[in-house]
Amino acid sequence: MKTIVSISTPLGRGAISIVRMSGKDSLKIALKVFHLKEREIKPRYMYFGKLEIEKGVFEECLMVYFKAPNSYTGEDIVEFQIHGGVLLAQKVVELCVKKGCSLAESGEFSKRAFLNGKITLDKAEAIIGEINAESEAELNSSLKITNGKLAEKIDEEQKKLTELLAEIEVSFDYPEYDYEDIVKAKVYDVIRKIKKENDEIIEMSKSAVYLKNGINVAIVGRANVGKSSLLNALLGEERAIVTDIEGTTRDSLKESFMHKGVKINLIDTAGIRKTDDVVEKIGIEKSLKSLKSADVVLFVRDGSSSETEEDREIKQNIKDKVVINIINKTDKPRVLKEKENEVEVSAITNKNINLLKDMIVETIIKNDIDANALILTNERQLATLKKCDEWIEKIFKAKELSMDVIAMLIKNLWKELGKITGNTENEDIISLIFSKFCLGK
Ligand SMILES: Nc1nc2c(ncn2[C@@H]2O[C@H](COP(=O)(O)OP(=O)(O)OP(=O)(O)O)[C@@H](O)[C@H]2O)c(=O)[nH]1
Ligand SMILES: [Mg+2]
Repeated sequence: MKTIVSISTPLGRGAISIVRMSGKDSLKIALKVFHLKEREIKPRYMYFGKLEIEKGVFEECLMVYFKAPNSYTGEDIVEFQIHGGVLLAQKVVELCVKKGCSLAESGEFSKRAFLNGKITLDKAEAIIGEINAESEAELNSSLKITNGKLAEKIDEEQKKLTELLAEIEVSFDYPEYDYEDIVKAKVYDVIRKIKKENDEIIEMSKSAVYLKNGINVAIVGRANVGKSSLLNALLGEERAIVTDIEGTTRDSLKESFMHKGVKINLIDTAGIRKTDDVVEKIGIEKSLKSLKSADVVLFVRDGSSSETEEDREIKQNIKDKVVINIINKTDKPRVLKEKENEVEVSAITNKNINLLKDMIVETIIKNDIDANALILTNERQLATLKKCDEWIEKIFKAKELSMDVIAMLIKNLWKELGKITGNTENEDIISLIFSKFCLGK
């Protein structure tokens, strides 16, 4: 049975994370990545040492070894206790995978415990139930903290908007003071700040979701440009069938790999072309479907031949997606006209394959996740925050319009923000504050 690895602590919180391996090669693999003084590892002792996370970058951590059958799964287990943070933990997982581990499926540790007679089936079920309940509870409690902090932030933003509205109102009352310009400048200053804060929350939240689920990457292009070859090059193994016959790939193929601590889910698709073959047609429909769910599209073209109608059609199909333009077969003389924003690769010589991996991750994950960052995993809140962005956009567009239009838009933004925390009813607060605000009094 394969040696498996996974992060055993919940995502995005806590001072430490635990990465756990189970299987007969656990210790062997651990000793390949973990540098320590001791020669002999005794079971159930904690060892201090270093993991080489990247070339020359070390992470000090603790390691403990449980010898089969005296372990949770009944197999050899090694656990690393490392500092908190998802990225770091995922990098450690990646290290273990590089040295021969497979990524564990969910519940696989308990499944093995059951298979090895360590626990009964009903206990296994109970444990899985408990884990789910626990992580849900944990998730909820961490959300509560996040929500508390979020509510504070939203309240603050609403307060700032209320003050703006009050000042606008004052400027109406005293037109002779030439107030409007000053107030307008202030309005846009505040709105810009709110936009920045909200964008940060949205960006972080998106990154968190990608860290959890991985990035979906669809490889598309016309037949024979080397999509399957590119998939193999990215995976570092001959996974997909490659031939010089057009229409080799008929069914979508999914494979994942880790890069920089992020899971990348690749989908190789059938080359898009006109065909009478029924099976291939279904494959092409599937290609178009997987396009929809892709976070990033790798649009592959053959650099050694000229552009075709199909290339242009595909380009049209993906114009709303996040696209990385790939020119493959650059080991051969270039025929295709050069354009900006292209990555020249060769699936045969592996040219720029690592660069491409970096690009996939960097295109999607803009920020390292800080455990203390405000992260929204609640879809409704995230959607509302995006709505707020639309109001902000409208306020920016209204810059040249009169102050009462701007004030109306600000009120709408205020209300939209309130939907996140439920603070929308107290609209009369606004009037209350207005009544208190009076220039010179
Ligand atoms: N010289 C060169 N040949 C390549 C490169 N990449 C792929 N090929 C060749 O191009 C042909 C098609 O490759 P595939 O990977 O099967 O192409 P595909 O886009 O998956 O094709 P379909 O599945 O039919 O849509 C094969 O003969 C590959 O060996 C490359 O970078 N350089
Ligand atoms: Mg193919």
